Amino acid sequence: MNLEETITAISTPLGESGIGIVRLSGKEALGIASRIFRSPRGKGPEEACSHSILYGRIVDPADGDVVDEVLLSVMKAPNTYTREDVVEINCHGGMIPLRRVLELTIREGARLAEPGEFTFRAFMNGRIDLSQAEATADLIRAKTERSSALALQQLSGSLSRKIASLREALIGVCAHIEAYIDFPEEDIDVQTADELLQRLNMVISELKRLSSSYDEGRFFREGVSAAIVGRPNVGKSSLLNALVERERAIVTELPGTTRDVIEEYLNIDGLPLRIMDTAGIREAHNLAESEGVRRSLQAIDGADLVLAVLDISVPLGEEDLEIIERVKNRRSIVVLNKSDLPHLLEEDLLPGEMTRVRISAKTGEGLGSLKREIGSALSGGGASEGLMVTNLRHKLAIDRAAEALARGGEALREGMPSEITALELREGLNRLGEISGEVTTEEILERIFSQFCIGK
Ligand SMILES: Nc1nc2c(ncn2[C@@H]2O[C@H](COP(=O)(O)OP(=O)(O)OP(=O)(O)O)[C@@H](O)[C@H]2O)c(=O)[nH]1
Ligand SMILES: [Mg+2]
Repeated sequence: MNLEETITAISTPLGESGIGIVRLSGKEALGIASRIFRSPRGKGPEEACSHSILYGRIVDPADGDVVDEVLLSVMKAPNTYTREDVVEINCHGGMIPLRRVLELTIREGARLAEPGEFTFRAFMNGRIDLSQAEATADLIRAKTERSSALALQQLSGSLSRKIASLREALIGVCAHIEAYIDFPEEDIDVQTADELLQRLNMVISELKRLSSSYDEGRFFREGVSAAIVGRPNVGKSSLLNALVERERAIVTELPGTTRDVIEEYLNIDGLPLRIMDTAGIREAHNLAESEGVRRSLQAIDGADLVLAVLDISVPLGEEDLEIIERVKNRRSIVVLNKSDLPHLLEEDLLPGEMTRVRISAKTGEGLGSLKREIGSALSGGGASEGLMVTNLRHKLAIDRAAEALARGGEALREGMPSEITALELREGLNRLGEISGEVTTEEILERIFSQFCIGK
């Protein structure tokens, strides 16, 4: 990507809309806009004040044809999205005017932008760091308010600031140790080594906390899955229907009604949840049923959360206990359904450590508590408060940094030569630098920005 060239792109979705925007960025942005824009007052983008809006027409300079009536946003460097001169041409949102305006900008010397190139320039020109650029893509893709709030938090630089402060602490330790490399005759005394180790361990434990927040962060970004399982007729399909508030799955009084996995989407406290109703698990009577049971077991293995449904109106059966046994060491909730009927189930036979919720899929009783339990089972019990890592690339960099620092700490504790400790600490610093993009490779950049849409 040549950063000297002026780039252009349609920045709004293609299709019919009220307005659509062609965006230009680069040294020639104002010049190109001037050549195709006619204002009734004769004021062009070059004379306009920065951050002002001009009214006028886009005219083909070759034949004087009027292409569209537009508003032109003129933003002059450096206070712009890319830190370059930016012009946004607000056209009518049809395909034809947008395409024609885009073509004119190209004919006048702009190049079609690569995916994410505007944001790439913002990064290269130092307006945002890499984690903020990634947050921009997350924000655009966010499917729930919660994931959008997380992306906004990262966009504001909260992760960058945290990583920067950890790097600073590390640089302090590193400088101390590297000083000893220059004076090989001096050993690091025990007290100093202890103190440095303490500082190092603080950084490591903070990195570990960030890394473990990823699991939860991933849930918000990518969504989570929950499987409703249990033996036939306990009310799994009724529960799915009650949760999604419509008759999605077939419910009958006959055991073995559901044969296949049925998926639906739910929003629980901003958490996008894919919920699956499955076939009742029991000794199968025929091929279709045994295939159904196989899929139910597969759904258990693949789900982030299992809702094990029991019928509270009958005593516990062999199959119930087998299912409980299978899921008790997983993230799971025991759902005691049919609470509107007399309770005959022996609750004291259930493992005490498992969360239990009584509901009636029929009357709706207890559904609110069940949703709350689902939310807290998936949020790790409120750990969502602090800063969260939501990006796999960041988590991996954090993990690698923590590993290198742990090795460095080990070397220091064992009294190995300072070079070895310093080498590991530098490795840790570099890994952390990858998050903000202070240390980066073309491959990383390519991978990140190719995921953007054109025009961003
Ligand atoms: N009284 C009462 N009946 C319920 C409740 N939930 C479900 N049922 C009834 O139990 C029967 C079985 O319900 P389903 O939802 O089809 O059960 P399932 O677990 O999906 O059954 P399979 O698909 O066969 O495994 C139906 O007759 C439902 O009306 C409840 O909370 N209270
Ligand atoms: Mg069913």
